[in-house]
Amino acid sequence: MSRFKLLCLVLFTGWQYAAGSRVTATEYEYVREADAWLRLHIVPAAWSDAAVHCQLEDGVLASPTSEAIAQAMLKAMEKYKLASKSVSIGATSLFSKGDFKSLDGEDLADSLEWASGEPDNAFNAENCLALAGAGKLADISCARALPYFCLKNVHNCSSDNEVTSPTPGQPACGKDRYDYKWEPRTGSCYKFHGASKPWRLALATCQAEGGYLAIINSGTESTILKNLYNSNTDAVTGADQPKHALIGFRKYEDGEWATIFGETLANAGFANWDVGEPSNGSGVVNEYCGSMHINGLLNDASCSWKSPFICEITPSNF
Ligand SMILES: [Ca+2]
Ligand SMILES: [Ca+2]
Ligand SMILES: [Ca+2]
Repeated sequence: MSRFKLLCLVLFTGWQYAAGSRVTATEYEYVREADAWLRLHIVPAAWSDAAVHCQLEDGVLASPTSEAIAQAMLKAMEKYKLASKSVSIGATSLFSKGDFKSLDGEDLADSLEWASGEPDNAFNAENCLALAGAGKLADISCARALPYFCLKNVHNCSSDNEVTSPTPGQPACGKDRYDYKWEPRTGSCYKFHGASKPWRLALATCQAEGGYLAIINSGTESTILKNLYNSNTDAVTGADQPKHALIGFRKYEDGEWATIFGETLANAGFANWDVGEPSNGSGVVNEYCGSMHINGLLNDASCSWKSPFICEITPSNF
């Protein structure tokens, strides 16, 4: 065999393996019993990347929260020859040690069982879950890249919003279709999300819109976000905690509070905690994620409870 033919064979075989017989992802398929759409991504990704990919599709990294969704997942795994492998699912214990919840805070379907010896939290580092073709669960490292499913509600399946023209003389605020408003006092654009989500999903939502979970860099910006919240209180739905909005800082493993870009709060330009904060939930629940009380001052909040949140886009960044 010539070298050229050998190279072609190697490339072709490798590509076939990586792309799973040329299918990288299925189309969204409707699961009637769950009134939801499900899409299998065959190209593996780590949990956080998978979560963002699904968010970019206006969906969520799927968890088998009902029998119907679990069965639809297992059927697709069988069809695309993943039954002997595993897929990554959205449920995580990243924010509530040992307690696996879907990204919407739901429990998994009762029909699912742990695989033998699981969950073992190997090396104390298994905060994500994999679903095997037989319907058995295992806790795994969130860094492990696996195929995954994205899920959409039927209502947002064709949710491409209208593209609107930017106001002349003002920055375009990135993707105007997401309805960000420019603020000349800081040079940033902001959007208040009233539909409550856990912190990690809020983070991914802002990213999917081309922005980031808002960071307060000055007293002026605190006032701007406070006013933004106060003018949007009617838009808040599904909040587990009243009168605060998630923003872009958190407690890191070393115990320090820093922004999502790794700056300390002082270096970012605003470190004014509200009275009695950070409270760590008075010791009842852990509060490792950052939020802003409705008065514009900082608070530590539960990472798993759902709250409204604020995204920011810096126009010069795109
Ligand atoms: Ca395990
Ligand atoms: Ca900012
Ligand atoms: Ca607190």
